[in-house]
Amino acid sequence: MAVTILNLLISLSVMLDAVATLPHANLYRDLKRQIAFGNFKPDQRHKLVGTKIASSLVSDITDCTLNCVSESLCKSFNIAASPDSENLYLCELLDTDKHRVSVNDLQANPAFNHYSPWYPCQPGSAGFHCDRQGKTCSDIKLHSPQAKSGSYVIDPDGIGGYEPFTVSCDMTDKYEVGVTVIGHDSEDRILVNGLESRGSYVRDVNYIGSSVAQLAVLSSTSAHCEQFIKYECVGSMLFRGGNPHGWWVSRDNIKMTYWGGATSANPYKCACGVTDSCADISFGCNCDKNDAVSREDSGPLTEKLYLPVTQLRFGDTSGDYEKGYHTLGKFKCYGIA
Ligand SMILES: [Ca+2]
Ligand SMILES: [Ca+2]
Repeated sequence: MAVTILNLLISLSVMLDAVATLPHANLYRDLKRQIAFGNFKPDQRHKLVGTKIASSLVSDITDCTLNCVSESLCKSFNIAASPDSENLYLCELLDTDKHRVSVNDLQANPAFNHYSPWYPCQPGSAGFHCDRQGKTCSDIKLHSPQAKSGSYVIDPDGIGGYEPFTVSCDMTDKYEVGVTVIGHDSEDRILVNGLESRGSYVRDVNYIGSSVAQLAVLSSTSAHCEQFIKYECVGSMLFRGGNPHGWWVSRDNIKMTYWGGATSANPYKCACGVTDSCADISFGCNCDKNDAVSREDSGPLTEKLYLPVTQLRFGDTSGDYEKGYHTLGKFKCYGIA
């Protein structure tokens, strides 16, 4: 390389501190000050179609990055995914990058990895060209690491299909991955009393600003979803004897007979039933002890296939002291599926 660069700062992966101080300078050259900076993000097994400035054989990704940063016309590069027989990689310097071309020019190609400078989107938008709405809060956070917690419009199924809707994004919870939070009309601690037969208490759960169908897409687009559920009881049973008095209803209208802290692998159990720590270990839930003592069963529901909760059902609350209170948390999804 003919260009003399004394201070060469290279980052092959996302380097957030540098981005914060140099927001639009992910490929930055100041040859007078002898500084160059490259912050490239890979698209594995892809090749960008563009005018090749130069091709060379290099020993590793660092050399290819150095070659691009050192060449004033280079805006991005393709590098062979595997070395040749001499253990060298083909490195192609290009005169454009994926942000300047159509999405179709970044082509799947098992023989190459593509590296373009990484630019954060404005908070809320996402995609190669920052030209689409974020699918989830995690998608928004991925494309805009600077995004703060607040209200955002998301479109889990992308352009077309369901309409986008407004959600709350918690950008600090879950190691700052971006948590989509959906509220509903049954978040308060609500009394259940005076109804005896199984499931005769019915509470429909309505989600704010979104349909269950839209939330099903949010769930399938996310790596994880959860919803906290609690039943505080006095003499009011849940699942005792495998014949439920209370249950929750899945997004597909299935009667779900396990409680928070358990899964469908633990039928008729609450969290204490999974750990064999219930008030009476012969039952799967604290409430199933069915005595005059205030007890509680609670924990997160985490099987995203069944979430969110669309209805709560209870019974066994018409005796002298019998009653219960239910509490259902906001629906939360995070990570990218
Ligand atoms: Ca849509
Ligand atoms: Ca009872």
